Amino acid sequence: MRESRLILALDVYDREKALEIAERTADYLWAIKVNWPLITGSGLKIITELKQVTGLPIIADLKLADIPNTNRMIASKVFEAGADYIIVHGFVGRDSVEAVMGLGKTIIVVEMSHPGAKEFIQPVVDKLIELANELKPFGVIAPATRPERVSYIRSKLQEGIKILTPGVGAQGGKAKNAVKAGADYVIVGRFIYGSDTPREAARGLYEEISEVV
Ligand code: O7M
Repeated sequence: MRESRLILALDVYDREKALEIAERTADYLWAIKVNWPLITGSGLKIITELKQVTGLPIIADLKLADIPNTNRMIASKVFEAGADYIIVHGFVGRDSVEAVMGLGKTIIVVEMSHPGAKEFIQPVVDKLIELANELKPFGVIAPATRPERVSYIRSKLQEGIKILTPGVGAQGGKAKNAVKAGADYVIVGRFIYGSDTPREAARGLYEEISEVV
């Protein structure tokens, strides 16, 4: 089986539900992304549990956007809990991002998938890409809802920095198009965890992506 490029956005509150969906879908995933809904619903220890149950990398999507000291304090607890990657906002500035990068593998948000991203984030995308090129994080976030923006970001981003794209399924994006545009990984939440058959939903996406890589 080809290595998966699919990341599950496990945005549920309930610990048992989260563990069950993770177990069912794990075969088709590269990693699991944990965001505030799950952390506020089940506590930080869910990171350790998901790792134990699936053996997959865990991405802590806290979208940190604070001063360096606060970012560092939060990130150190999250890495201590077993997270393999952490997601930070770039717009807060280099020092806040660097504070996190000193602690572990980091992913920087350079553009978002929702309509409101056009208001403030899209206009500064070139500067955020520049920041990523200088700091060389593991990856950046770009919108699967706008494949042309993924292509643009890929064209400006240094080789080796991965592109992770949310917005597939519930937000209208297509996994295939995001990957064709240059995404290395596709992040999907509701389309999988909201399905009556999450394993089948994950398998379908895994197969769709495999057709184009
Ligand atoms: O597939 P969905 O729409 O149910 O979930 C998408 C997930 O990706 C959800 O966890 C969002 O918080 C996240 N996300 C976006 O949807 N858009 C973005 O621009 C950025 C993210 C994200 O993962 O940022 C790191």
